[in-house]
Amino acid sequence: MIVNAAAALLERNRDRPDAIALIDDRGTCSHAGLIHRVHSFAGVLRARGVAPGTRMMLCAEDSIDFVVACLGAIWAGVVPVMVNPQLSAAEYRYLLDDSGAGLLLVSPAALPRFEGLIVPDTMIIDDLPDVTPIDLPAPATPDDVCIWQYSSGTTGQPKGTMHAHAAMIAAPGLFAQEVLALSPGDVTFSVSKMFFGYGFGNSVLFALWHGATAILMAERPTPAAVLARMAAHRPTVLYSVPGFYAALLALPDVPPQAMDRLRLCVSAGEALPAELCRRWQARFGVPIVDGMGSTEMLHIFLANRPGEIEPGTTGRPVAGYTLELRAEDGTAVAMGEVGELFVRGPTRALGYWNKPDKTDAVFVDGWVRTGDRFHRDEAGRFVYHGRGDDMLKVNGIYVSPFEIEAALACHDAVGEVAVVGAPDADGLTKPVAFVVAAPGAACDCEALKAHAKALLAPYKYPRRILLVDALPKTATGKIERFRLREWARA
Ligand code: 3SK
Repeated sequence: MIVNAAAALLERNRDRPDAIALIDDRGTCSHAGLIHRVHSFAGVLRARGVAPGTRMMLCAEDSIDFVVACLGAIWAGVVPVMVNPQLSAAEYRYLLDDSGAGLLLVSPAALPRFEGLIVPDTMIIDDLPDVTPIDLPAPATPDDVCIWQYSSGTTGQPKGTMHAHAAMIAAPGLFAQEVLALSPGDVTFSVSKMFFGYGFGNSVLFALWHGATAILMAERPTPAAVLARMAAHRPTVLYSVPGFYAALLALPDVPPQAMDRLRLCVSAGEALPAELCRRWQARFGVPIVDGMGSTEMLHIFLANRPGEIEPGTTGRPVAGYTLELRAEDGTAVAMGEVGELFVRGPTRALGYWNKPDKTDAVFVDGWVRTGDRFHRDEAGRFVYHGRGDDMLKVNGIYVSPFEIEAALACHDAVGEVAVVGAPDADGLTKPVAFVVAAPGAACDCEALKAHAKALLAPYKYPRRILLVDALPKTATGKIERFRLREWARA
């Protein structure tokens, strides 16, 4: 069978040529306009002599041009390698060497970051020549590599994760269909950016496949910038991460028109604290669906469902995926016991580029080993216990940092919180909490300790509480727990 994921996505809206596919800071793009621009970009690549199979590093802020370049490359058989446009020269050095990209497509804003680096053939995204469009997509088999995304991870070097055409075509029919029920009437806004798999699925795969309109924003996502776009374009679906929902909730006022058409919010990247989920629903009257996905699985495979959200849980497997919780010896754990999550399904990546050992460790017998720990409750819902390496053993008993975080998070003075294990004077691991005060609140650490003690088993309370201005996070919004462990030891 011959497929091309860009062709499959564009084909979906051929009978709605005038409907708006994308909105960015400069204007809008209809489906007919998108098809024309994708064909033209493929023509640019052909005219430049870029051969099918070449990897094209795409380093740009979210915009219509980003989508055109990504789909245009796929159309031409070129493989987009999406990278964060906010990295340092040293990080780009690593990514250029690791990926072996033959072409760099970069935005004017990101270009200065490559200064001093030896870069491959470079094109500026704003500055593309007018050429003859290519109307026929490059042939591809379902298992051919279509795109790369870099799996950020919280430790170690980023890994180039290769996704097949088949996975890109399968993804929109899973979470976006069963859980979100996206349709052409939807207007979606992903606060998470498109270089990250979550944002790419949200704004490109899901929106185009289901004929929704995606709002794209180049700017760094501050609450003010996001609310301005929301008030202007009135999305029906909002995708973000827990820290951003907390930041919006901390605002005393939001413009009513920003939320007046919102029907659903999605949270991923980190487990959504139960209290945050409840407070959001109570204040804005819109549910947040918490989901769990990964770069290795392309998008979300475990999620709550609108209408049956159980705050503090990540819900049930998305139809099409199989999930298993396994003990250290590889056997399935019993109901209620904590195990490591393994997942398989049609969006599984092909593996990591040039990292056979890491590929073998994560892509096991058709499954992806996530490193995340869950238990299943009696209703079959999955409850997060952190990464295997986040778990603390306190007084010989496993303690989930998330339980302690949830206890602290429901105190009014707490804006954000993260808990890690750190050795006490005796070298024994104890929980240490890092707290960002809620706006305008004064945090009294002894009062917070007392609050946690009242809610938790005695051995679980945080022995130290440290106030910080902000939690260290990866570019995709995950808390860098390894950094907090260093801070706790300092
Ligand atoms: O949370 C993640 O890490 C993720 C990554 C890629 C796609 C979707 C999600 C939720």
